[in-house]
Amino acid sequence: MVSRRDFFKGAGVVAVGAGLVSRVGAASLPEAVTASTAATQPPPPPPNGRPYNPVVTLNGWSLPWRMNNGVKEFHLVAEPVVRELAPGMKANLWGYNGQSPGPTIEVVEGDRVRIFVTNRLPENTSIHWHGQRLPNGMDGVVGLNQPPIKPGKTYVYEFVARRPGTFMYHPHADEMTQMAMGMMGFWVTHPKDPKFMPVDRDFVFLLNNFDIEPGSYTPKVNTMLDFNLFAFNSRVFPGIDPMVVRQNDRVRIRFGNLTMTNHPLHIHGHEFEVTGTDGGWIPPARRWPEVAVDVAVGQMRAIEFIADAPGDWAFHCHKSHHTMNAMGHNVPTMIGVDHRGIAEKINKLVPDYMVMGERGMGDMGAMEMPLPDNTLPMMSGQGPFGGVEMGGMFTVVKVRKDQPPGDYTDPGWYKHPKGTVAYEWQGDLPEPARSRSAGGQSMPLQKPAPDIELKARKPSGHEGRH
Ligand SMILES: [Cu+2]
Repeated sequence: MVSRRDFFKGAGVVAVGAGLVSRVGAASLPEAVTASTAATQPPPPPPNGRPYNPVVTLNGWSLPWRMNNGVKEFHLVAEPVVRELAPGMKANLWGYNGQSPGPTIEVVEGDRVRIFVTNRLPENTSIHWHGQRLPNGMDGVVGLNQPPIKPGKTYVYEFVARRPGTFMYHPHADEMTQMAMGMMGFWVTHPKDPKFMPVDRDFVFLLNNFDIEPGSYTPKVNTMLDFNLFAFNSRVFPGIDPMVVRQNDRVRIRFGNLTMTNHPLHIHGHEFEVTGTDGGWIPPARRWPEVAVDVAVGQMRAIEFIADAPGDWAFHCHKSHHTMNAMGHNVPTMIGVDHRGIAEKINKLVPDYMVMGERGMGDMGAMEMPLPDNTLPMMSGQGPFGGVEMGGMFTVVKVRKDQPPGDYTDPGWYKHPKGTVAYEWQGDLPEPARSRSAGGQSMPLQKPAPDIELKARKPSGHEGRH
């Protein structure tokens, strides 16, 4: 038996792969491996058990296991963590094993799985294994299926991963608080047959949201709808890693939505098919091509496409407020309002006053505005042509002809072949003919309605005014 102190000595060690030989391997509990970085860590092939093709967790990692008499044993520790949302902003979150979201759990159809869950939070917790077929008492709903895991206690969940597919895990105790604080993780049950629906690259991430006041570190947990940071795996652009693929790879991207609203996820330059949902895989005859798919709250989707078009292709939520970082939303629209002169006058009274958005909001990214500490600009990220003017749920699929198989390192920006980039017109700019001829007469102006004189009679009997 190891002491509690020895047991947690591993905290802070970066996990480098599955199946680490544990220092406490002989003990009754598997080691709780911890990640200290938000960088994407592609896992190596499984060291034991049935073979599978590992997934790549965007800005995350997969949890190593210990094989114990044919049972795959994992150890999750629910605990406060500090997560870098993007360079320049950290958040005090709750998560698992050093990060939010927790590590991805990867098993194979038919595996018997034992998960130790230690609670190092200041309140009760539990874990619900979202989407799994399992004994009712393993389903994790506090009060309904099990007593709460009290602070300092460890519970054991055990079941056979019966259905292959895409799953999530999250608390089912004080859910509003614990999910608003970032407690969630991905789970993939690989098919027994490694040749079933094979892909070359398989990316996974969760959609999550936070409400963190500019200048502060801790999410507001009572927010119902008006979150101000929309994230892939608790990262916001430009903090989200690109999805790097080799040209003509078959690519799968799986996502699960644990925010409080739906997200239409959209890819540029390719069409995909939804090949899997929460409930399982979709037969080819029942799929159709799309370039955007809406993911409702609590749902998961797996999309697949052939990455045949080289380039740097945007991949993002199509709700434009979700591709911006923290901002106030109760700002009036100033497009077309001429501020000239007014700003100067106000500046005499309020020296820091700034006029916002009279030519749209695109200047906001470059604006020399003093930001509070620990706050990201609303839109940021530098591309090869300047500011990308995005934040939040935005990243890039980088398709490269010469990317080696299995290599996920960032190849840098795409080098466009000559003559394939939009360019500025340098010729004359005559008035478009349409503005005079077309359309102008097809909708004849209506005569204004004749004035109607209203008369009101005062009680005194005098003629009223109209
Ligand atoms: Cu969205």
